[in-house]
Amino acid sequence: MPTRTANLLLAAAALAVLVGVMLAGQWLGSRYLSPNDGGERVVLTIPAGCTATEGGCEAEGEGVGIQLALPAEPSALTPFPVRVRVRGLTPDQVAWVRMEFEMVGMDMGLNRLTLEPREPGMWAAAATLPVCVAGRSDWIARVTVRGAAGQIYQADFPFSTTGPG
Ligand SMILES: [Cu+2]
Repeated sequence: MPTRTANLLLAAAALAVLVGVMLAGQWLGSRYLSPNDGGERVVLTIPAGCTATEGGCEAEGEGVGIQLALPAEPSALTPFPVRVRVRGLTPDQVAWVRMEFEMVGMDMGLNRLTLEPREPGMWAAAATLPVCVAGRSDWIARVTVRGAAGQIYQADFPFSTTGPG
């Protein structure tokens, strides 16, 4: 093989490797680094009168349903079980199910958890809420489900704690 052709081939191979590394970097970046996890975010609709503490409540949108069930009387500082059921995506199509607790207009710190799969289509975890320094009891449970294709489904369920905090 003439040296010139060999050099050209070598240069082409080096270029292909470079492009491959760049594409992989871009893919990794979009997958792990971008602020909203790189996916399209779909905010599901919470039905009127939805109460996650009374047997559960399902939010819905774009063919996906997220049902959250909380105990009847969740209170601060005492761990309680949370259960999420996902409809419209097979278990294989769900990359993860997470949850965070917030209050409207008040920074309550980071209260985030990742739920574990318990049975097909159902994820669960134990949650513990901090006591609100302002004595409020109106919480929002934000459930996010990441589909395997990258989209994020979000549902914000309002609920109240009982007892102190
Ligand atoms: Cu608060």
